Amino acid sequence: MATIRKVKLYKIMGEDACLSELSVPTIALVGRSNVGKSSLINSLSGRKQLAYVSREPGKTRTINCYECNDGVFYLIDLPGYGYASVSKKMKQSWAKMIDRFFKEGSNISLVIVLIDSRRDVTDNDKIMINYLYNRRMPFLVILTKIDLLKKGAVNQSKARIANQLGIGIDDVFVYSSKTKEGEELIIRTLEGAIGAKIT
Ligand SMILES: Nc1nc2c(ncn2[C@@H]2O[C@H](COP(=O)(O)OP(=O)(O)OP(=O)(O)O)[C@@H](O)[C@H]2O)c(=O)[nH]1
Ligand SMILES: [Mg+2]
Repeated sequence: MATIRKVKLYKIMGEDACLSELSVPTIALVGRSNVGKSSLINSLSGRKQLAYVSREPGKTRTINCYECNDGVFYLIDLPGYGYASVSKKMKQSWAKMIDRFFKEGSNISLVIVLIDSRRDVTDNDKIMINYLYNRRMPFLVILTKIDLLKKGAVNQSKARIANQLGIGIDDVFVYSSKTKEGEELIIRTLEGAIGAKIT
């Protein structure tokens, strides 16, 4: 099994995050609330309750940094966007935090944008992809929760979402935190991004 070794919470950062501290290759996860960011971190690290998972959206409200493989790289769980009942002030604070994160985090090797495989792309997803594209940040898209799709629907889902985002189908990966389907390809891609073996 291709599990990331020795993952531990390194730091929880808020608006005052000191991103120059991220001195090794860093992989950041973004996506709407409830899409499965925290679940993906738990699943890839073989830990059930490392990152906090909840049925209620909007649980992760800080930048949670996980140190992996004895400090070879970091995985970062960013707060989810698009949670409707969050106040305007919270949304502004989120946008500020994310903007600073991408501007100052010079060691970001890859941004993973998570999208629910069963849903359509939202405006926020498009804004995020455009933002990353314009800043020339390397990113890939992972469709989550593919265990909830009917057999045979995975490729359709990939084609639909790639089309909605205006990106190539090969830039769209799939994953299930429940069955771990898609894990091997994701791990190999992360290895390419950080330039080191993970498992
Ligand atoms: N069936 C299934 N459920 C999943 C999967 N990944 C996540 N979930 C469920 O989706 C819900 C939200 O998961 P989280 O990992 O907390 O989502 P998040 O993106 O971290 O959400 P925020 O912290 O609110 O931004 C939980 O009930 C998870 O159990 C998956 O691959 N398959
Ligand atoms: Mg979360």
